[in-house]
Amino acid sequence: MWNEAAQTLPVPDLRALQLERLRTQIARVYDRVPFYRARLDAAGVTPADIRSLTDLARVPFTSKSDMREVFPFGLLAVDRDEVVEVHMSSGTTGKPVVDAYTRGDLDLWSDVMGRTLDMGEVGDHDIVQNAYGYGLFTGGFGVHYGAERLGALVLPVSSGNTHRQLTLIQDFGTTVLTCTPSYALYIAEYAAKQGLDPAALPLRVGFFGAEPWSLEMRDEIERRLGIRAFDIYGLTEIIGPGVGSECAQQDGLHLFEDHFYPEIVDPDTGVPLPDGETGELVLTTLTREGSPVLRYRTRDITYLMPEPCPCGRTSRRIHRLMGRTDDMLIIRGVNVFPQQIEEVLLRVQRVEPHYRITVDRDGTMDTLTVEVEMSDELFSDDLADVIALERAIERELHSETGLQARCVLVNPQTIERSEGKAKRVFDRRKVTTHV
Ligand code: DLL
Repeated sequence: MWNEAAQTLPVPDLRALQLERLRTQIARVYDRVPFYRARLDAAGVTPADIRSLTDLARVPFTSKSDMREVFPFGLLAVDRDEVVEVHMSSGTTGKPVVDAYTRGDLDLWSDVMGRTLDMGEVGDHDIVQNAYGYGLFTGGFGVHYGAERLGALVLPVSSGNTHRQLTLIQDFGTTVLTCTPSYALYIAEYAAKQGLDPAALPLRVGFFGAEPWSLEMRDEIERRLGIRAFDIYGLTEIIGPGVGSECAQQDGLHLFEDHFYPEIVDPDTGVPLPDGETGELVLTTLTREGSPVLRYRTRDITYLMPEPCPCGRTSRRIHRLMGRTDDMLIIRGVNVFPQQIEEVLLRVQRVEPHYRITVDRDGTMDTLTVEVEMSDELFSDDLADVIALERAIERELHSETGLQARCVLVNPQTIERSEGKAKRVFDRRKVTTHV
């Protein structure tokens, strides 16, 4: 196991290490980051007040908007000269968030990404085709550093150019594919369209994340590509990928909690919840130098699994991500995460795992339309069959989510494919709402 000592620390030792690191980190940011000092002062908390891990609950949260307000370097805890690399979120919904890395941070990133890829036993014999985007996005570089740390051969192809992806897999005998789950599916589909059997490609394992994906989607990817697909998690605000990953048990994602301390809070009240209860993941970096973060509200919904894992790692796991608080759709008073809809669609035979969810408003009534692509075989069937299947999917969606949705089966290849993070939900109410 990569960095076995760190990953198998007995739980009491892990807690002691976390507390020691937390105290050091809070004292450090109090000294060096005026933003955090002001926040802690306003809450009446001094670094000396943090005597146990539960005292962390006294520290104010940090939100994405806090980070945007101080763009780009307002949360820096080192001299600018010590920063050797920056990455950013895409900033599609406002100003981006910056993550500034020192040499020490890059070393940490390589280690946690080494741990991640080691979950699938990646080593110097492997060829890692890294189809996450290189650039300001954290996916490309994060995977790259981890693969390099393990001594694997990295093909830094970045996302896109699917024909070349396929050619590279064949020419180099790629054994490890890293990209978003939606892109993995697209590559499989593309290979099949070229008359190849995607499962016969040399790929052995894949590490997929950066967007929500259901277990059903995982099964589909594993089956089509003939690989084991690991779920990997991370976010720009904390370090990028490398916050947590599934091990070979594929039952929850181990958090690298010697570096990133997790809490689950009630998303409405912010009150910490016990292990096992579902809520919003809040993360505190314990060892980051450049961009340390205290109690970051990730908006990701999950729960902590404290049970020991047969793999021997002692870190707590999180259940695979269930959605984001800001992705939850409220339709006629019913709450639903897009992933719940995906789960239903992927269980249906004769449709493809390509779909689009549109929420709109008809007068005062919310409407939900789910478009799904037909398989080629269904496409050539009778119209009556198609209509019958639409009604069957609607019934299934109703029984799973309690929602009355309209299902429309659309022609094969008509829903846009994604090379990065897929956009599948379109909420038109937001633009049509009258103020
Ligand atoms: O997506 C970092 C990353 C790159 C993770 C490559 C995994 C692989 P951001 O662009 O800042 O960073 O987006 C972070 O993406 O808060 C989650 O909502 C979502 N996300 C990331 N991994 C998963 C996953 C990268 N495995 C946001 N399952 C996070 C579900 C995920 N959602």
